[in-house]
Amino acid sequence: MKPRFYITTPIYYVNDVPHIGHAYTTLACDVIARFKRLDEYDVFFLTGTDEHGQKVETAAKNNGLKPIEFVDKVSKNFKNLLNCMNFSNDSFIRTTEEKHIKSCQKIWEKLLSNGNIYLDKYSGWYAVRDEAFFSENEIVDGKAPSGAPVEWVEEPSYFFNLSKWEQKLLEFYESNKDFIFPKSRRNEVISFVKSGLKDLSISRTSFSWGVKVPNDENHIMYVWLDALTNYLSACEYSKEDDKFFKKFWPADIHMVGKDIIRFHAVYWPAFLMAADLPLPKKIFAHGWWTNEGNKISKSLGNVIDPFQLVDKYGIDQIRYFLLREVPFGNDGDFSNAQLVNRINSDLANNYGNLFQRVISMIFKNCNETIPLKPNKFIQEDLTLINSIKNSLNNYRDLIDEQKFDLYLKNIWIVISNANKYVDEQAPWTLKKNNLERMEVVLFTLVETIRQISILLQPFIPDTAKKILDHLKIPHDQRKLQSVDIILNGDFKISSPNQLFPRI
Ligand code: ME8
Repeated sequence: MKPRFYITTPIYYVNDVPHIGHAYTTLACDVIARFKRLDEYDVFFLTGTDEHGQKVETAAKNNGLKPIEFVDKVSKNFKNLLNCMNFSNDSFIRTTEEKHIKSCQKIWEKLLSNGNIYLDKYSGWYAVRDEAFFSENEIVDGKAPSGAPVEWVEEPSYFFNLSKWEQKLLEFYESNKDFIFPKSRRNEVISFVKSGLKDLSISRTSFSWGVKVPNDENHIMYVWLDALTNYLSACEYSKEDDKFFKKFWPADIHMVGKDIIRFHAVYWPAFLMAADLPLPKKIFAHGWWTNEGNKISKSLGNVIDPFQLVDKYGIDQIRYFLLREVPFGNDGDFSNAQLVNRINSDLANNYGNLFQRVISMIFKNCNETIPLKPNKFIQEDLTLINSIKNSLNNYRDLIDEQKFDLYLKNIWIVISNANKYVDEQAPWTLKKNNLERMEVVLFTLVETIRQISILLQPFIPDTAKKILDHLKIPHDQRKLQSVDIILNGDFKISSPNQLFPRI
């Protein structure tokens, strides 16, 4: 049986259109999911939309629509983003779906019957933009730590006994050192928990756009308890038949931005422990893209539109840039100049040019036929051919550690070595005096391009497919393991098309 792998993105608020930050998180998950499929895992890759809460209710009102009409409309924009960026998610969950509502009620009842929920009254600060409660000592200059405005809330509320889980959470972090990534976030979470956890308000009564609390019509669930539960709903937690749930839960990675680490690394594991459910294996909190130094966000109105970017530069170009430019986990500032630079130098001049020159030479000089696999290679050939083959496990580790930039950097070292090899071996000279050797050199290059393109499928799927199609690689030989099968050669190819137009 194949090993299983479950990966999730946050579910995005539908208070406005998607921006590059949303595309970024989902892209990271898409690359991991595609890589794991190549490595023969049975993958479940989930994304979706977070459709309840005060923020969405207000956005609907401002648009003159009923909440359900508004979320139906905006949720579609997030679905369109999937096509636009070529994302390969297996499922898309919406929190207004029946199966999600049932899951929320199921986990609520479990928490209640386990004695972890009690009724009281909440009085304190609430930031609608963050959909989060804050205590007096967290307020900075009259605002939430994120800078979001806060309002004073006083209402009856159900509470989750979060304080009871403080010690258990600390023990869990201690014995699961890889639970929170990167390390800096882990330290931040641990010190937050050590500073003392207060019980958490988990229901609201002052508005109605949410999942109803079972047996108490006056309350709706706090939007974060509702939202986090999506990870269970999507794998059929509410179904009687729990085969699918048992197969995929717990998740292998919840990928999130650093803005929502507390909800995922503190509240979520506490809810799960309290409901006797297994905990996810890893929470990875990546950094923020900024625009001219400012956080990009719907609420601040300085968004970078992924649809426009893809339209202007191409899908694979944007996918490559976002993951190559900034070490995953760090913040990055978006710059058009850098984007153009990466496209021209890495994609057009290095990878594109390698493909173009090698295939053109074969087309012109080898009777449009990839040379037959040679019997004898010299050391220079073998060094190139083996450079990817011999480090497959290294590439696996880089994906498991979410080091996308290093993965790409390593591949681009091979690409640049291949370009150097072309210059050094000078097949155009061999054409005049040693045809046999010319064929070995061109074979070595095509074989290297084949391996590189197999490894690049998760990142730039369209281009990798174009190349593998051009090389007539059968679909069942595009897996990670297939890197080891050396080409046989001796088949016709067509003349190459340009892969990446220079900008
Ligand atoms: O927080 N740079 O939804 P949300 C990088 N519904 N990533 C960014 C970003 C930026 N500038 N801006 C947003 C919510 N993101 C909740 C989640 S999960 C159970 C509920 C990404 O629409 C990043 O992943 O505000 C961030 O965590 C997420 O979008 C927030 O999306």
